[in-house]
Amino acid sequence: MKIPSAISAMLAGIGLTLISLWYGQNHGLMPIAASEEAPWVDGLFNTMMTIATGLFVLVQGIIIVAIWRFRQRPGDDSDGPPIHGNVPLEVLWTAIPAVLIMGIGIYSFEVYNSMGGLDPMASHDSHTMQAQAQPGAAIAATLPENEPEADATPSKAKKMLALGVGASPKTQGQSPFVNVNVLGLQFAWIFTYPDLGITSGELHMPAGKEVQLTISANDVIHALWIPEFRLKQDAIPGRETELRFVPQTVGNYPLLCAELCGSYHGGMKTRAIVHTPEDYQAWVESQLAAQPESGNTVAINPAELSESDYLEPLGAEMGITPEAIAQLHN
Ligand SMILES: [Cu+2]
Repeated sequence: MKIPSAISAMLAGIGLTLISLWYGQNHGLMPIAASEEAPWVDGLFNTMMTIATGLFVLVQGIIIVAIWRFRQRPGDDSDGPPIHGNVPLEVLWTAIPAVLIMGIGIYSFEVYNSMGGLDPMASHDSHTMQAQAQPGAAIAATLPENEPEADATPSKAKKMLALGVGASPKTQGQSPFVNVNVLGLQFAWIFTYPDLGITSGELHMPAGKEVQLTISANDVIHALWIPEFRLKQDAIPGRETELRFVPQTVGNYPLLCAELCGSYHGGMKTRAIVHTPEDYQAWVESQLAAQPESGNTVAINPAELSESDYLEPLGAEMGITPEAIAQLHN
């Protein structure tokens, strides 16, 4: 019995749709979603995955069917029919991707907006301070004070465009629960809690509270990336970027540099730790207790010392005289 081709095409279409819908939800490519914003990103990703799976199966399926159906039969030396374009077909395969891309574009815009990505003017005045202090940051310099009064928005013009994810429409005007200044440098991340006076090599946060990261870089461009939060933001020398989000699931997550920044880029990683609010409080107290009473710690840069100077205090502990060291390092 021969199945009419309209029915087999419909069955193939139903099969294709079911496979795409299933795989779009079950690709298993994402780590756990640990922030409040992550499900939005996953929704967008899963939608794109569904469409991509459908297109992949469709194109590969047509290729396989065509290879089989239009293969050369024994004794057939004729040419294929000369076909020059097909207007309805071309309109169709231009219109479908155009509609899909418009749809994905609007959807991703919506996700970005709900996350707070469309808040570029909500910068703090302090954003300009660091830029002015750095000679290489001329591009980020503020406008001169004597701008014509006629300018309708002189205060806005003086502010630098904030880059990153700021307050979402939901949290506009509220201040975040935790402020953290993040510094990226070759090859480490340093987290400073300006309201608490804590400095840490790991990012500690309470679950369910809004966190604001103000990100800058010391030397070259880095990128702060927490895959489980679905958040990534460049750290740029000479200016500040921001990420504002709500960590949700208690746990330890990798925090990586996602911008090739030098020889040890691969080692530039630490942890983002989401505590319960009680554990977070305990961590804050333990950190405060551990901070020295007077912050007069002096860091020594070994590169600025001669070998003898550098080794002297170590040698003294072992009973070796500076003269003996000087002889060794002639
Ligand atoms: Cu880096």
